Amino acid sequence: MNTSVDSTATLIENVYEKTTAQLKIVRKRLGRPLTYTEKIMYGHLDDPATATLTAGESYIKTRPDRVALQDATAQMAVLQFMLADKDEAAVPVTVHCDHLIKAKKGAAIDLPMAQTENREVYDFLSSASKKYGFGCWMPGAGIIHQVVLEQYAFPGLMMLGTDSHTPNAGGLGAFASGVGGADAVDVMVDMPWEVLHPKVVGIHLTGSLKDWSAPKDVILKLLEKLTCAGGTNRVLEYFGEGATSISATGKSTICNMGAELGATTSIFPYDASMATYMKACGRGEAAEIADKYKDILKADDEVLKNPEEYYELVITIDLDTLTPHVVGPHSPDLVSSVEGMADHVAQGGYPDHISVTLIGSCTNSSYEDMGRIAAIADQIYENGGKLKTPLLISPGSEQVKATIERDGILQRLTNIGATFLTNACGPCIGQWEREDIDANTPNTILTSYNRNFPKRNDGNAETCCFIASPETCLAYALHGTFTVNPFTTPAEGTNGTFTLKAPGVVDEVPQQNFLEDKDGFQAPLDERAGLEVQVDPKSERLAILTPFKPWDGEDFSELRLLLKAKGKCTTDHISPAGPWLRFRGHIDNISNNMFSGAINAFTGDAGTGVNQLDGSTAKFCDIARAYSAQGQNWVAVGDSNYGEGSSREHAAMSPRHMGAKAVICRAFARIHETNLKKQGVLPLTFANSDDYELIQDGDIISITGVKGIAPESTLQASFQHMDGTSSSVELKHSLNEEQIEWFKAGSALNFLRQ
Ligand code: MIC
Ligand code: SF4
Repeated sequence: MNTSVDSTATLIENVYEKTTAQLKIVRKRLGRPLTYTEKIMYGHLDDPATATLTAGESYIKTRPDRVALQDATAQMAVLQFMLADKDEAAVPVTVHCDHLIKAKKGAAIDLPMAQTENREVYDFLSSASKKYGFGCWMPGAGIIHQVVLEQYAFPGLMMLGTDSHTPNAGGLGAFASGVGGADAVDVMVDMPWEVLHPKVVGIHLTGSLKDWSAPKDVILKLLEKLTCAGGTNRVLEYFGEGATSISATGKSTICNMGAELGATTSIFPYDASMATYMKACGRGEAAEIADKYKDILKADDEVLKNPEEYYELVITIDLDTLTPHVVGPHSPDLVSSVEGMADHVAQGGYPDHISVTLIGSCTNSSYEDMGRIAAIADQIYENGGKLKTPLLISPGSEQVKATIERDGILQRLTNIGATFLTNACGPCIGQWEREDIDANTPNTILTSYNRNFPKRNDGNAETCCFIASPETCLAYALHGTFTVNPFTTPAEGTNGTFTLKAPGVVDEVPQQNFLEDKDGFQAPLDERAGLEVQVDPKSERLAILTPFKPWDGEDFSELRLLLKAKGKCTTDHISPAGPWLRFRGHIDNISNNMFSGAINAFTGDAGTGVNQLDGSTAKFCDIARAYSAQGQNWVAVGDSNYGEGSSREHAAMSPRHMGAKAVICRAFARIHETNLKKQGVLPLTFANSDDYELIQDGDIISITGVKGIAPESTLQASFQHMDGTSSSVELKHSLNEEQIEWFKAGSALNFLRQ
C-alpha cells in the first residue's frame, strides 16, 4: 500500500465502493433497515458474510481506513510497531506533535522552548515517520483532532486514533474511535481491529440552538442524563432537524465530548454543513464524492421514521429550550445550569472567584467558536469593560489561527487582553506552568475543554476546574465569579454599566475559505530505503521495548494486594500526564507515576499504601517495585468505570511492567479494559459487585480458573485476610478466544510476533 495516499479522491471512492458492496451482503443476511453507525461498521467488516453481529455481545473485526497518533501516545505505539518488524504501515498513518508543548508565556516563547526541550522525542517521531511512510505534523501545526478534521476526515470514513477524543471526526460523519497504541498497531500491521459490537443510541435533536446556548450544551446535557459511564460500549448517533442546524465544527464538539461518556464513538449523518466545511478546507472534491453516495451516509429512512424500533434507546434533546450549562469540578458529569451555578458552587464549598478562563483545545477552537467569542469581545471592548480574569486561548491548529488572524478575529480578542497560546494541548493536559498562584492554593478555573479530573490542568489538586461553552466562559470572565448570572448581570464599562447580549449568528466557516498552512507538515516519503529511527540508548525519555514474558500456564497463587482504589479511578489517576508526559516513551521511568492519583480505599490518601513487607507507608510504585524485587506479583482492585478517560496504554503497561497479574473491579471503561488485555494483564470484574467491600488491606489473593480460562468462563478468587479469615468471590472476564491467546503469549504483540 502506498501510504502517501491520504484523503484523496481515490481513497474516498474506494471506501464508498467497498462499503456499498459489503452492505449488500450484510443487508441480505439481516433483512432489516440499518442505522448510519451500522452502515459504516458493516461496510468495514473483515468478513461481512460470516461475522456475528449481535450488539452488546459479539466482537466484530473491522478494517479501518486510517490511523492517527498523537505524540504522547505515538511513542509507545511506534515502539510497539517497531517490534512488529514491518517496512511500512498497511493504511495511511499520521503523527501529530501536540501534547508535549508547555504553556507558560504565550505561543511566541513557548513553542521554541518546546522544540528544544522535546527535541529527541520529535526527532524520534519524525525519523520513524520518514522510515515507515507516515505523515508527521510537527509542533505548532495543531492538535490531532483539529488537524484530522481539516485534512483527513470525511463522511463514511472509519478511523482509529491513539487518543480518546478521536470521535471528534464524527462531526464530519466519520466513525472514529479512540484506542490504545496496541490496537492502532494491529491496523498498521494489516490485522483487523476488533471491538465489542457497540449498541447504538439514537440522539434525536429537535429545534435549533437559541441565544447563549451552544453545541457544547448539547453534550453537557447528555452527560447529565447518561453520566460518565453511560456511553460504555455504545455509539451515540445523532439525527433530526436539530442535528442539521448545527455546523460541522459544532457537531465535532459534541462528538469529541462523547468520550466523556465513554462512548465507542459518536457520529452525525452527512449533511450540507459538512460539505460546507470540507469545501472551506480546500476539500470540495470530498464533498462532491460524498454527495454521490448520500444513501450510505445516513440511517435508512425506516430507521428515522421509527427510531425507537432500531436504536437501543432514543434520547430527545429539544434545542429550542436547551439552556447554557456548566460542569464540574473534578468530573464532567457534575452538571448545573448557569442559573443554578451560584447555588451549586455554594453548596459544594468551591471557590466562587474564577482565577483564569481558558478557551480552545481540540474540543472548542473552531472558526465559528472564535467568531462567537469575538462578537462578545466587541461588546466588552466597545463598552470599555474589563475582564476580571486572564483569558488564555489555545487555537486547535495553525490553519484556524492564521485564518482568524487574517480575518481580524484574533485582533478583536487581543483587544480585550486575550493571550494566545501555542496551537497545542498545553493547559488541557497539565502542561500549564502557572505563575499566577502558588502551588496547592485552592482556586477555580473555567475552561471550554472537555476533561476536568483533579490536577488535570496545572497539577494542583486544589484547582476546581469547571467546563462550559466558549461563549459562557467569556461571559463569566467579564464578571470573574460564579455568584452572578453573567447573561443578565450588568458589568462596569467606561460610560456606565452594560449587559452582554448573546453573540448571534456568525460565519461557520470563513467567507474566503481557510488559509491553508502546511508548513508544519512532513509529508510521507516514498523513497525510504536505508532510513533509521533515532533513539539514543542513553535516553531517559525513550527506550526500545523488551517483550513481556509469556504466561507460565499456572493459576495465580498468593498475589499481593497492591491497592484497593476507591471512587473515580481514571487513567489520570493511574498514570497522570503533565510533567510525566516527558517519559511516555520510557516504560520504566514513567512507571514511577503509577497509581499516584488513585485514592486508597483504606486510608483515603492518594498514591500511597502500606508495603506489607516492612509495614512502611510508601508510594504505590515503590511498593510494587519492592514486591517485584521479591518475585511477588500483585493485583489492583478498583471501583466502577475503572480506567475511564484517556486512551493512554501506559495505564496498562506500567502495571504490567511492575508485576500486576490482574486488575479486579466492579466495571471497566472500554479503552482501558482493552489496553489491559493487550498488555497481558487479566481484567476481571466481581460477579457480585458488592464483593468489592470484602477486600481488606494486606489481603493475599489466589485466583483459580486461569488455567481453564475460556470465553465466558468464571474464575474464583480467595482473599486471605490478615486476621486469619478469608473471603471467596466469583470473578468474570470478557476475553474472547483470541484475547485469551494474547494473555497466554504475554501480550497481543507477542501473539502477533509468534
Ligand atoms: C486526554 O485528553 O486525556 C489525552 C491526554 O489526550 C489522552 C491521551 C494521552 O494520555 O496521551 C486521551 O484523551 O486519550
Ligand atoms: Fe489535547 Fe486536551 Fe484534546 Fe486531549 S483533550 S487531545 S489533551 S486538547
